[in-house]
Amino acid sequence: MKGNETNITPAALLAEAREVTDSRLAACAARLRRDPGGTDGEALAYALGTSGKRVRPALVLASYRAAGGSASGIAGIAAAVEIVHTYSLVHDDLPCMDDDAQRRGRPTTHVAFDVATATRAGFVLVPVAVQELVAASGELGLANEQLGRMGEILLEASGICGMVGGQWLDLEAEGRQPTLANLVEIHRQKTGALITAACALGGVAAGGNVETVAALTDYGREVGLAFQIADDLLDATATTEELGKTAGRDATLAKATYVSVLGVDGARGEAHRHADLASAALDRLGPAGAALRTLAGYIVQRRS
Ligand code: GRG
Repeated sequence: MKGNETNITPAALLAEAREVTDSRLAACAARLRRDPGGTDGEALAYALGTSGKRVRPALVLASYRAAGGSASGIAGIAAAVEIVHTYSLVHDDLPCMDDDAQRRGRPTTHVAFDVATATRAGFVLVPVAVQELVAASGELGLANEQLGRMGEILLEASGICGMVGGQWLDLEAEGRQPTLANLVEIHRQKTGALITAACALGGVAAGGNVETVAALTDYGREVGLAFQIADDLLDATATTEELGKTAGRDATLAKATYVSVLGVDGARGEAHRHADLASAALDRLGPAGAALRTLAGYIVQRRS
């Protein structure tokens, strides 16, 4: 497997994450085209067949290696996280949520199919992600205890105390003027929880000890928040072409964002501050944390 070296660039890591994750996503899509097949199968394959940046898979890979792992089966854990992320995008774009017509440079799933089909496809992706996690755990030869812990991490991060709960708070905050503390809570749950899980999963899959998994989790918490602040900034400052999704959507929906609360410069400062905190958590891992450190830099400087 590539990327064991500590001086790998974010671009190389993301490219590797894309290569190894996308082949798993394609296999999943091919299975779903057969069963359930029909329009639902097509919609599932459409949702999975996209060109996301693969940041979460890259975090799984880099965390796994930082904790001493080296097997190629980790790609299945990365794919499981990306499938949960993909479901969240399909549902996030629905008319009852952020109501967007474009995602990853293409029509959103409910526009390409219809709302009922996209809603069903999103729900179907959750058990598909769990199946992927279980299969990868088998491939990696992990103990039942590790698989149990990984299931707990992924599902907790996806649930009411994580992504779903954060999205709920986010929708409730539309049109209101939140405090910074409200925003931190929303962003940590809505986006940060799954990113934190990606890092922790890599550590658990590698059989990392309690201290290593804790350092990766602390890194994930800070980099997850930095990621969403950067997303707020990009929504306000980048173009639809750069983003592959509708720019300026947050302002249109009167969303609670770091930019609306702190302004562009204030938000940028907070993004960098949290990326620095993420890097500080990596000090506990020594040189093994180098790839994650460069990813934290990429996360706050990215242009899409
Ligand atoms: C039932 C209330 C309820 C919620 C369902 C829809 C949902 C769960 C959660 C939404 C979570 C969400 C979409 C958070 C935003 C995360 C985010 C910043 C997405 C963009 O991630 P990128 O930039 O996208 O990594 P790509 O396309 O590159 O993968």
